[in-house]
Amino acid sequence: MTKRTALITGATSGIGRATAQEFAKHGIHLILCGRRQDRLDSIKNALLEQTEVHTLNFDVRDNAATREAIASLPEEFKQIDILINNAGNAHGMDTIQDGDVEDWDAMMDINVKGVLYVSKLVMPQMIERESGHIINIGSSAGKEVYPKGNIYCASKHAVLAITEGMRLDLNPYGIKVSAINPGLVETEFSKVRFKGGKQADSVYKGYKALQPEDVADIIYFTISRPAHVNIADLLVFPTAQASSTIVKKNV
Ligand code: NDP
Ligand code: 8X3
Repeated sequence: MTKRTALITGATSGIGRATAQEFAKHGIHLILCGRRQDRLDSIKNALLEQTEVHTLNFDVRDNAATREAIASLPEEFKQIDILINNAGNAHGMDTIQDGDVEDWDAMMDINVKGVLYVSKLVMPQMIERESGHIINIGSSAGKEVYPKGNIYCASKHAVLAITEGMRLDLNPYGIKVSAINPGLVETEFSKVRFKGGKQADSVYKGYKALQPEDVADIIYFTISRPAHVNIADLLVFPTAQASSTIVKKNV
């Protein structure tokens, strides 16, 4: 099989970075995206021995910047076979009546509109070739609303609805569309959610949370199924987790 190229958003940390590392092991060419150029550079340098890597620095909230970034791809990276819509995060955790409007905007703009902006630019070439695979990283929060999760959960419910819509609309072109929905994964997610505050320290304590590599492994499994197999929607928890609110802790 000729080498495939994957574009991964949010590749500077957590699930996105681990997915880049996993894909590199299999020689998949990589377009790594994020806003922290120092990280993009160091991840690229670490993976160059295994595969071809190109980096794109843009904010997924900015449609014009996203368009410019994708248009700037050099010829050898222009054909994108796999799109991993992973960039995203939670901002704050409050009751809806106490929620911060800026946090709401950030979550909707990054988690929902970011997926749309990037996909809109990548889908036409997949449609033209009648092949491709889009994986949207949802969340258990896209299946279940938990207390004070309101808008983050809404953004991930939207990701799931968008994934289902994409699967319907892209079905005539043979394009695979998958949602991978993890529960608690130990990444920088909680540091971002709690804005570096102490609350972040306790989120992954007292049990074994999923590690980013666990999710990356599942993402690679998903993109390596035979042509006639599409994993449409996958929910994965750490063993200690039974739902968004029930986690067995050894305390
Ligand atoms: P991290 O905070 O470790 O990584 C988030 C990534 O998203 C970073 O690479 C960051 O890059 C990128 N990103 C954030 N905002 C933007 C933006 N505006 N423009 C471009 N890139 C951006 O978190 P995770 O790895 O945990 O999160 C990855 C995905 O997984 C998210 O969609 C999250 O909602 C989802 N998820 C996470 C779970 C968890 O428990 N950790 C569970 C379920 C789903 P940079 O800052 O360099 O731009
Ligand atoms: C991240 C998982 O439970 O912190 O999507 O919302 S959770």
